[in-house]
Amino acid sequence: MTHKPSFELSLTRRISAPPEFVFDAFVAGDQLSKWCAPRGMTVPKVALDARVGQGYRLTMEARDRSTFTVTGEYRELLRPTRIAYTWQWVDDATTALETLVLVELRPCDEGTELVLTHSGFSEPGMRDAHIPGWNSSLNRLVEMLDPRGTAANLALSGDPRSTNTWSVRIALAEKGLHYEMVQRAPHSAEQVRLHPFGRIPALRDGDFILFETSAIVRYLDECFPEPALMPASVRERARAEQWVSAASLYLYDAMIRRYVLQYLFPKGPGGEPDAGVIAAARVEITRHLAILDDAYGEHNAITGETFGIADLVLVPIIDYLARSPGGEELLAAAPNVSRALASARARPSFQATHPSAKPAT
Ligand SMILES: N[C@@H](CCC(=O)N[C@@H](CS)C(=O)NCC(=O)O)C(=O)O
Repeated sequence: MTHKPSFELSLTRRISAPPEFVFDAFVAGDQLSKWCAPRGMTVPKVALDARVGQGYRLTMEARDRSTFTVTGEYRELLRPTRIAYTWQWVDDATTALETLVLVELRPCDEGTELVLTHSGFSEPGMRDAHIPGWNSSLNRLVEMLDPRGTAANLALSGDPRSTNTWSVRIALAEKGLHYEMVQRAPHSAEQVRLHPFGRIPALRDGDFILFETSAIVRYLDECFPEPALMPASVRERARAEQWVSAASLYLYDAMIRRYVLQYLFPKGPGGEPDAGVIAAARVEITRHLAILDDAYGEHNAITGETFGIADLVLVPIIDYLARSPGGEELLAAAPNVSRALASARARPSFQATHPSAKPAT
């Protein structure tokens, strides 16, 4: 007997709501219609009979009015710990395979840990095509159940033109999270209330306030695990940490503070950029780019295959450098860095968060 290959995806969320509430959000039609479609889509129709052996039918509608209907049968309903139901797209013959969704709910400190496993895909591409939709839908579920907590109350205080603010915005965009962008200048009285050192950015999540870009990105990554921005293995995580630290200490100092900002806010004689500072910075930047070029090698992510925390800290710095006078020339000597930058520039998260074409700090 031959077994057909089967592929699955698994997503986790921690939600500030009791397991009973989360369970009900999966089996009550009026609740499903509020979250069970990726952001930007609505659920105009849902009909269900939440009993084992009975089924559901749910239609999602995109902005262009195209609709996608999914149907299935309940296989397990154990309130408040476990729900299993089949999942079958109605309209599209290529994806009409019957797959299985398993929802496991466990109490945890925050409320509920939800693990959703969608299995039975006949090929990895089909499985991967479901990941962004589930990610976005589960983020909406978290927001619906926890309106005063993590998801709905995220606010980022800073300036979209700052590289550090930009890094956090890339992380938020990668995860498809809703947040309020609060425009704040460094050292403004309002910013100092969130960030005692006056720097930008700072994140507010309900009553929880956090500063330091790396800490913020790690926090988001733990609260909203997909797509993961921290590598899975101990060594790759340490490597990512290494680059985050090198980027914020050495690269930021040479590339942004002593080069990009010299052009944006010239402090040299006659209101020109200080030629001595620029020349010294260029020597150091050339050395830094050679180190980075080596580290990237043939990859577009600095720790290997997957775009993550180190990349979203590095890329805004390199992008600003590339757009400054003489920047392209410096980058020409680092082809791997240039290729990695081009690859990052193609990401929707980068494009959606790019500061205006007119650079400032
Ligand atoms: N280590 C901080 C650095 C934050 C930082 O320096 N931000 C810059 C803008 S990109 C800033 O606030 N500059 C104002 C200053 O240097 O006083 C982080 O990782 O968030």
